[in-house]
Amino acid sequence: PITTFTSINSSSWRRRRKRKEPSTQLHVSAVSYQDFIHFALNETKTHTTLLVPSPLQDKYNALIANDGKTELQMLSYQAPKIRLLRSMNIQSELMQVFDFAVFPNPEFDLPIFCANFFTTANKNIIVLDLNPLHDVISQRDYKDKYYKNLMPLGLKYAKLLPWGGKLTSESIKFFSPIVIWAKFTSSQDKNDALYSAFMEYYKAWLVLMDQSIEEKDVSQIKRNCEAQHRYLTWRAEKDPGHGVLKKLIGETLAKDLLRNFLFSGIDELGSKKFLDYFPEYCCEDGAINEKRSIVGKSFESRPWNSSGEFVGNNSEAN
Ligand code: BLA
Repeated sequence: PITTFTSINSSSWRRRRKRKEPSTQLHVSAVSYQDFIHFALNETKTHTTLLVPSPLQDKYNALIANDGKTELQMLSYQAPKIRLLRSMNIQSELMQVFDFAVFPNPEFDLPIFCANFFTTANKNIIVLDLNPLHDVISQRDYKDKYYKNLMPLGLKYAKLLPWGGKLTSESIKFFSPIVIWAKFTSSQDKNDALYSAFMEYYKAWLVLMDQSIEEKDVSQIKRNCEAQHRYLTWRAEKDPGHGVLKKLIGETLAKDLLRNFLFSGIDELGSKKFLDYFPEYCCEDGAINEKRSIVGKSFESRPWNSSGEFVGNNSEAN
């Protein structure tokens, strides 16, 4: 079947959701990620009156997957300090996905807000973080600037939503000391904890945005650009959601969505390629290794201690 970017207006989206039989929707509908994006947009508007739709909104709005049933909804905005705020909600009878990110303008060294929630009837895979723009393991200044005051918040939710176990080792460099990485079966308590974690993390990010001061030094702006470009390049190539997206909408559309919507900026913020940033993924024939990880999985337990020091891999021997 030919899939095109089709418009579904939001009222028909809502009607359709309401009509679904509760009996077939038990766990998946226990959480509605529509509420998360509405919260985030309303909250953003209380911090900036200048939030406007992104030029991407015209092309990326709603899409029906190849199964004829699964719906993908995309929203995108920009604001003076925000290069791109975008969300993607995927909704079917079997799963709900929420992929929400806020990318600052390169004049600001703000973290990248990142919420990635994948939910099926019996499992949730959760990443919630203020992804650091710069390396927080080697750059103490940057870590202290943004995360020192947020450690109590991180600790509170790390308790409610415990560490999800081993993950792709390469990913850890993109995470902060307050990252929530969790896997759990749905329950009212967990769903509530996730919603309140999302709200508190997002409010914390908005406060950082309020406080941030525009960088004037050209070399610092360039450094921010490159750091964000490296992040986008990593995620557009290696994000764990790729498989699901390819299955839903086919490889061509999935790639377009990844490069031009979810991780838009790859063609504007820099010119380096994936292998320039991550040469360890280079195959003998010069192609990018298809594996998600070269190093393998590690970090069985949380690799930061309660003061936000990286304690690394010492549990890997388990
Ligand atoms: C699994 N998603 C994961 C995992 C992580 C993330 C760490 C565990 C597997 C692993 O170790 O790689 C998320 N990884 C991230 C994030 C960053 C990162 C946010 O490096 C940021 C730097 N997930 C999505 C979307 C879908 C999705 C949009 O964000 C589906 C459309 C699905 N994530 C998904 C699935 C799994 C997963 C199906 C389990 C499959 C797997 O482990 O490969």
